[in-house]
Amino acid sequence: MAPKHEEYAFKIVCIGDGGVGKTSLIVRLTENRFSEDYKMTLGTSFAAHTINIEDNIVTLQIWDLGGQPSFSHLRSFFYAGAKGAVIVFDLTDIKSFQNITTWYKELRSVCGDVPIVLIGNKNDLASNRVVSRQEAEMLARSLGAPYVETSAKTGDKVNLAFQSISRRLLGIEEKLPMVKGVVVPEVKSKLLQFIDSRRDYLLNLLGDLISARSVNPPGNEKTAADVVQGELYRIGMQTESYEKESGRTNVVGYVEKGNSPTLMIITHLDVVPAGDGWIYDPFKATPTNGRIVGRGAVDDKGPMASVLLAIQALKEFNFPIRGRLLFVAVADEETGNELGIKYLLNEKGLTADYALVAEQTRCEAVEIAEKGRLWARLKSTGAQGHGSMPVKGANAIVNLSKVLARIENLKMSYTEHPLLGAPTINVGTIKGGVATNVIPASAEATVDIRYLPSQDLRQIINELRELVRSVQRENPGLEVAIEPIASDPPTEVSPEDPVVRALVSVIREVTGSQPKLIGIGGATVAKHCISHGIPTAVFGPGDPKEAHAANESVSIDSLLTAAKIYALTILNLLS
Ligand code: G3D
Ligand code: MG
Repeated sequence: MAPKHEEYAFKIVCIGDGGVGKTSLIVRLTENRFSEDYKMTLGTSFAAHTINIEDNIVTLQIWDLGGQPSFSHLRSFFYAGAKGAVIVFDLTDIKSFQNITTWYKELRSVCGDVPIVLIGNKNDLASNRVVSRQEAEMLARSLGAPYVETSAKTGDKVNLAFQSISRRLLGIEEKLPMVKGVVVPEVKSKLLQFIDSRRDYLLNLLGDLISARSVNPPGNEKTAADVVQGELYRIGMQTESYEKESGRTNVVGYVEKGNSPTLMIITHLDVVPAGDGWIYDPFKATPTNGRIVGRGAVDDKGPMASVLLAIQALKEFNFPIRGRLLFVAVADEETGNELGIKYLLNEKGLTADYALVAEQTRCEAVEIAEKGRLWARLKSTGAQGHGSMPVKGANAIVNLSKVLARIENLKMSYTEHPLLGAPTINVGTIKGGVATNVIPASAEATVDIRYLPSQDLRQIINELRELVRSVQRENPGLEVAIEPIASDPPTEVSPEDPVVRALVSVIREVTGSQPKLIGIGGATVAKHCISHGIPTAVFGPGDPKEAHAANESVSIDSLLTAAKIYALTILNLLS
């Protein structure tokens, strides 16, 4: 049988910010050349190009749009009849990447659900790139598009990108699935409206939480746990409470619509002491300039109120979820988690398929990596003697200080982490000596090392010992022992994990901007969940700088935004 040749013609549009290389890509495709001195494209123009795909001949009529907003009145003419689109950004220009969603929405509003290909152009400028392949792929996936990195300058992958759109126009390449969690848009928009209408509820709830003095130390989380439990009861969630020590209450609320999957959202009930410098009552929520001031406003009672509002909104729609939603409010987060998350995970069998920790990331980032922590003691031993005859003794303080003077040069072997950067070391305490006229026989310091997934605890201790040995070689008689005191492992969750992908796509949907994936040197309860095999990401309203500060405050708008993001993320993962 003779092969069947079919001919097709499609109009497609090439969109993206001005200067990203749209015209250059089209010229590269159609004329196979690159010129540095194109004029900025004014208005629209188009070029035709024919591509053979299997036995088909596809003619693309590619419309090139000037990025200039002054030509926006031409837009609907430009889009009319387009059967597909290539959306282009410049790998060296973050703004052009952040604007992709705006272009996507404009395309959708005129052309509907047509196939698209996302192009990251200028990959020849590798050293200037500011958008990682990882985040671009993630964005592409959330748009249901393949992602291609090109250079109009060198010609790299330009043909491939246009072949890809052609294949999709022919229906040869299956349309990629959108990120899981398609919810009837109407329910979504009603949910968001509901959240906006519950500002007063949110403020009253946050007020009650701030007034409950769950200061740790000593703890006393029961005061805040009672508020939470009452609220969960009103919402219609089942609740349980757990105490390892009296008054140190943990609360777990749950809604079950099936066995799996289980999503757990974690917040904490305790707050650090008020400390000095307050101009308002720390244990009363004071509204001022669109913000709420009070101890816990951002850490963590504000995020907790946002989560509870999200759950209450879902309740309005009779929890349109499958699987299980857990709301967990833990004790003892500020001083070691022994009576809180560790107790629930280790002794109460708390578990989930994924978890989200509600802590402050300014509603603009998702925290997915945390450094490990090693605390170690440096113990210097000398020989005591009379302060008037220092040469007769061995001065433990002087010896210790020789080691500490070099500590910043500690050679650790590691590979830099894309989100965590390099490890750090801090000398936190020092003590030694008994009297001014006595040569000290002992002295000690403690150091705090924040380390990376590529490092090994034992190796770091060896590296510390090696540093001591190198000082020893120049100072015979110097004796400094290294003793580990406490440690936590570094933890991270993959950017590909469903909980991260869901958060990223929902944040983009609600805020209109592309969230950053970040790592931190500190730790949240996410560390313990991840150590228990639960993929966990951290997201929430408020600035981390406000946490533990005097006059701690949070913007009310950000609490509402976070509530929307929590609600849609729950839907995304559990629908
Ligand atoms: P636009 O049509 O999206 O507005 P253009 O973009 O095709 O006019 O390109 C904008 C600028 O980027 C041009 O530089 C062009 O030469 C340059 N450019 C386009 N593609 C590439 C690429 O792949 N690599 C590099 N290095 N540069 C590229 P000028 O200097 O004319 O503004
Ligand atoms: Mg142009």
